[in-house]
Amino acid sequence: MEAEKILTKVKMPFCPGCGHIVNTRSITKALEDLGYGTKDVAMVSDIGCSGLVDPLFASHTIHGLHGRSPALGVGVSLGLNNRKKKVIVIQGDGGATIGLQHILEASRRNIDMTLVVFNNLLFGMTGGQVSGLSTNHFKDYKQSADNAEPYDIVSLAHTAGAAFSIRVNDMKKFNEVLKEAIATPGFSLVEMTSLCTSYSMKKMSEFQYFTVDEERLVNDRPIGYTRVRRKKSLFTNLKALKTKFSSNYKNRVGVVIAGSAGGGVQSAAQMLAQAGMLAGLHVSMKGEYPITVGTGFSVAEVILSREPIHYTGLEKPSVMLIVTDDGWNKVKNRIAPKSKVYVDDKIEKNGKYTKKQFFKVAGKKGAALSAVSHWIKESDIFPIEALLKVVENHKYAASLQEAINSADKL
Ligand SMILES: Cc1ncc(C[n+]2csc(CCOP(=O)(O)OP(=O)(O)O)c2C)c(N)n1
Ligand code: SF4
Ligand SMILES: [Mg+2]
Repeated sequence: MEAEKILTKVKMPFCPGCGHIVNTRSITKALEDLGYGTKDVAMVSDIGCSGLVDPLFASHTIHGLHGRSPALGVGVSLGLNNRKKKVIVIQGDGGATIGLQHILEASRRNIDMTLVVFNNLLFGMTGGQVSGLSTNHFKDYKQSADNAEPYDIVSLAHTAGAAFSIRVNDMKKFNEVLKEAIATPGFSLVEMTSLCTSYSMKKMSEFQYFTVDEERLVNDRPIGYTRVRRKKSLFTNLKALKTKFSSNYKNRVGVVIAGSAGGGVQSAAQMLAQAGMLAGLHVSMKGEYPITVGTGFSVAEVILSREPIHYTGLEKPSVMLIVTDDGWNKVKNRIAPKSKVYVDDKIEKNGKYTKKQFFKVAGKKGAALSAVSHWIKESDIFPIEALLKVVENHKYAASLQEAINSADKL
């Protein structure tokens, strides 16, 4: 295990003074103190303010649905099946109660991972509503209070079988408690108090939860599912792409393609990635688009690299291919000083960047692929024939070839 910085330099996305800031820092500090490097850690995040943490970690990250991240963590942990790697799940109190069953299951099976619950006693992201972990004192702040006691997540996890569960309120103890939890084989849960400066300040005097005694509960039992019964890997049936073209490219390049829903952005990115593989490069691809399918932006990232890709983050894209206003608005803040930026000349505020008529030569559906083709040719990263090979047997081969060839007119 190598000592590296797990906390990135990305600005904390929380309100000033939010407890999630110190909690996030404490987690990375504990991991670093224990000698974990960026490649040894998989961070799984939930929904909510506490779920905004992904860009803060220079490690693998995966973002789950509200309440479901412990289940994702279980999957990652079983897949890794490696004590030297660490799975950390971060969840708010809202998420912890919305998906409580997943916590109980991970505890019951004593899956090797650490769940950190950032408990600010409320739903921060949606405006301060109560959760199942809100105390009664806290509830009558502005909610119609009932007298139901909050869940004690620490003892619930313990009863269900977690190897280690603890509540910690004192910031001075965060480091030692997190280190103990992270080092515990099996399932550990740390409930860390976290002050929401936006919605709970007025209630500070009654915020008794911050002073309740810590609970520290241990079950002495072996890790669950240490030997995953692997019948067949999911990858067994996938055919490896054989290298058919050559690339002299020696480095790593990160390409962002940005456009609108329905504009073939994701498929252009996929084709670029496949062509890269045909040319013998390592590739990764990620897509991003709003939940409202069919409208708004569509953004994809492709990394092409001579060396294996261990970290798929792309903080400073080398190349940006922007074909619509939606795409421009979504990624303009990601343009780095050294990014090579190509924008469609129809984009209203397209700045000082290289303008190309992607839309004019290839139309709405072909513009992204035309932009990709243009960049392949200009950069000479590999022969354009690799891209033509990818679309060869596609059901829309003719129009895809047309979009690729349209790059000659740019
Ligand atoms: C299944 C589901 N229910 C509701 C929501 C709406 N929602 C988004 S964030 C949030 C509150 C998050 O609260 P918490 O988990 O405590 O995180 P915090 O913002 O306090 O860090 C809710 C209810 C959602 N995204 N998914
Ligand atoms: S709303 Fe509350 S929990 Fe969310 S970032 Fe702001 S202070 Fe933190
Ligand atoms: Mg919360």
